[in-house]
Amino acid sequence: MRLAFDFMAPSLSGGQTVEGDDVDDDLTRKRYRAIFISDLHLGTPGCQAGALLDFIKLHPSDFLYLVGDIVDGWQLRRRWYWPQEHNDVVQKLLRRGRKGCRIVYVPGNHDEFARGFIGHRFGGIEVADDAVHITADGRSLWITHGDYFDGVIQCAKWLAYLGDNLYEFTLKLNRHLNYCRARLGLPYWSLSAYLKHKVKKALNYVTEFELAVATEARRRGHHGVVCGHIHRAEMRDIDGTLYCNDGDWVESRTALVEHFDGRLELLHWAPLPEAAKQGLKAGALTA
Ligand SMILES: [Mn+2]
Repeated sequence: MRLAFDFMAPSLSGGQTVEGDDVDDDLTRKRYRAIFISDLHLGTPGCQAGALLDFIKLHPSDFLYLVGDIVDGWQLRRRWYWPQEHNDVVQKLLRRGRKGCRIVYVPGNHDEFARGFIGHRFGGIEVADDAVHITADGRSLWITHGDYFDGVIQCAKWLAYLGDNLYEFTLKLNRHLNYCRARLGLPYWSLSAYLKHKVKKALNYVTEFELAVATEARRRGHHGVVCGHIHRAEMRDIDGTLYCNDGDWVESRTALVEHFDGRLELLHWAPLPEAAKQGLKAGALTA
């Protein structure tokens, strides 16, 4: 449990903080009623923490759901990796919580250590095994990470760990590939997303997962479900139940947002150009 307190300690000790780059009062940003993000995998080199930080800064909300695999305990246990940017993300989230945003943290399989804190609150963040969000237009959404529906993980944990290693390798390969592509002036292209798209499509894994999650949401009497876990952003109707997957911040940089009229939308975040970043730092972004 050391892990949890390590990253939560700064918020519990510090009261008032004055940050020059805090743009929480900037009226030019777009506010949503609710934001759902998952699979950040903080603590791994694959996490696109910089882009995530920009996204969070530009989009405040009344509700924020952290739908699992926020911190990657599996990877951290193997090798400690915690750069400043990852700290910044945690600090930013905790500050949002202090400022009145209702934050619910639903742990996933990579941050299952946090399941030991279900029912507790840390600096304004509630930890829950699952949650229910009622949209502005009265729809009830069940929120779960999704790993409970993952047959592989349920049946053989060691197989999942093995898969995790392979996945890490693909991400590494992907980083090198894109480093080369960037030098050649080519745009970013996700190898692992491509491979997984091909492989999992073939195995029908995604479809079965989506169906299982949507069926359980219906059985529980909800209009829809929000989950993550499979790193595949999606929003579609499955036999009358709305299936939403908010994607991830390792490959695709996606989030599910609820507008103030209850409309749901999947956002694909494109990294900000350097000039806009400087503006964001100065709190003077107008876009
Ligand atoms: Mn997961």
